[in-house]
Amino acid sequence: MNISALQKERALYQPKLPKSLRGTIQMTEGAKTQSVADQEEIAKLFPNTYGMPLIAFEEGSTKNEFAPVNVGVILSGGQAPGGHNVISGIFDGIKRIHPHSKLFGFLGGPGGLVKHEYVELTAEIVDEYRNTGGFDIIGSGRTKLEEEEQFEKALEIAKDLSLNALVIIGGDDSNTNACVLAEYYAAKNTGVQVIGCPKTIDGDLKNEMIETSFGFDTATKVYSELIGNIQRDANSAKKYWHFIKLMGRSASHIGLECALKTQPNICLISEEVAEKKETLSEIVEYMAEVVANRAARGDNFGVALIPEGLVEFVPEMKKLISELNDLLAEGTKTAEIFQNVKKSYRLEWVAEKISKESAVVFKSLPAGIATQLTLDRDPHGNVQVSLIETEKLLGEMVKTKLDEMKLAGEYSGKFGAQYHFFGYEGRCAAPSNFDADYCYSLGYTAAVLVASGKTGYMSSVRNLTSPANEWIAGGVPITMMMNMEKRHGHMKPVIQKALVKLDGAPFKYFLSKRGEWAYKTDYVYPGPIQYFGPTEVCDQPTETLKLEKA
Ligand code: FBP
Repeated sequence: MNISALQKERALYQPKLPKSLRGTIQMTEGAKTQSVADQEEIAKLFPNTYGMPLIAFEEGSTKNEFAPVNVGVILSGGQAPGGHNVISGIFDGIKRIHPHSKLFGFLGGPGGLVKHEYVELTAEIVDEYRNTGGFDIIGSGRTKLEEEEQFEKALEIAKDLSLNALVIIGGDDSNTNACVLAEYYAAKNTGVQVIGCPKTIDGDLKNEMIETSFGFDTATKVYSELIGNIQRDANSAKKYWHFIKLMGRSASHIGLECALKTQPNICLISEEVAEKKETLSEIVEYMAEVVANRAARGDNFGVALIPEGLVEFVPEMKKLISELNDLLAEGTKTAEIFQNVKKSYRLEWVAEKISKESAVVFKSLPAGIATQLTLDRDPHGNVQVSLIETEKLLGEMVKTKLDEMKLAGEYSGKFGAQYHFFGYEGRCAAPSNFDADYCYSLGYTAAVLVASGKTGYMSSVRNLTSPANEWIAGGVPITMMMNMEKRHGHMKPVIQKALVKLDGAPFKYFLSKRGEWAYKTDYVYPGPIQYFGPTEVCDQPTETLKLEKA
């Protein structure tokens, strides 16, 4: 493989481990646990894995004697920086436990487990991927492990390879499924353990025991570098407003973290929009007001951050989308008629067929976006919200609003917009030192959980705002993070998704500053991730984590 000089140096980086994992390890068990809600139902659904104690690994004095273990690893869902380090952490962990241990990687995500597609991960392969971004060592996929038939197929290969355990590296859904699988295998006495690892750039897999998901740190550092560069461009040319949509699915953690790092003029937070039940026109009015205020000071430029999932949080848009889903669902009479309606008349036709309130919203949208809502649908027939160009939608609506304000003599500036969407740019970046260390520690912890015979646990590394030396490694029963939620019309046990808390320290800090950031040009330019240099430059966790832990 051809590699750059930086990659060569980076390959030599030795990720830091908590002190407790470096020598002989002693396991301590805490009190029994409970799920965050719906305890009775969840206990009933997970009779073998509910209520297990929290586990902490500490420095021990007696040398551990472990038998070799065979482990299968799966990368599930969207890429997140540091996945390769989780794998190298598992690899080093199981090899240190016993040199005859083996690691198998299932190819292309959970699908590889079901289809029995795998590769043995040898030292030669693992060494090539240490401290690199991406999931390309074995690939990832979004197949959901939910059906008994899949569990049985997976068991076949687990038996063939004499696997002691599967480690599933994924987000909230994948870890929920890991827990269901752990319960299924425990109930059948198969001897196959299942351990989860918290992954997602979205930052929405976190709770009392999981301080952050891996990848969030690096991805937000990459986006913040880009936002900073754009802010500097905006402040140099002084002629554009930049509307930047940021990945993160439903939660706005990414937008909030980037705002805390870069101090843009506007950052919308979906959770706040939902809480205040804001309408699209209220959001647009707020944005236009910021633009106009800056223009009054002679600043016809600025930067606005927009979370990817925003439209789903605007109640009227949610209603509109749901009505459009019903109206245009594949196989329905109305969908068939729609296909035969003349293209130039389609928007009017749709507006006549939906509720009066939704028609008002629909007609207020720029034609391009309205058309998009009637066309792009996922395999289940739903509007693909992530494909909606929210940044353009808002930019165009702000322009229309400013034109109205101009006519009313309330605004006399100039408005030019540029649009960006940052997501894929950050998902496979080389992990920051924080993510390199955190991921390696998560993988290593998973290896120790396997060697200790545990199942239904998520690997947990805490105390993350302290130096890595002082991090606390252990395991958290996945059932502890669960509650019952409606999914596809049925109540299911799932890991609670962590949205931005409006009473949490990161949002409160943002709230105390955003008025000032709106009119001032007080941008911060974070610059690129630094891998070598002083610790205050290279090893800092996210602002979100620092504020949450302060
Ligand atoms: P995960 O939740 O699987 O980690 O994926 C996160 C994410 O990056 C979201 O931010 C984004 O909406 C989505 O994946 C995009 O998915 P895809 O890679 O399938 O386009």
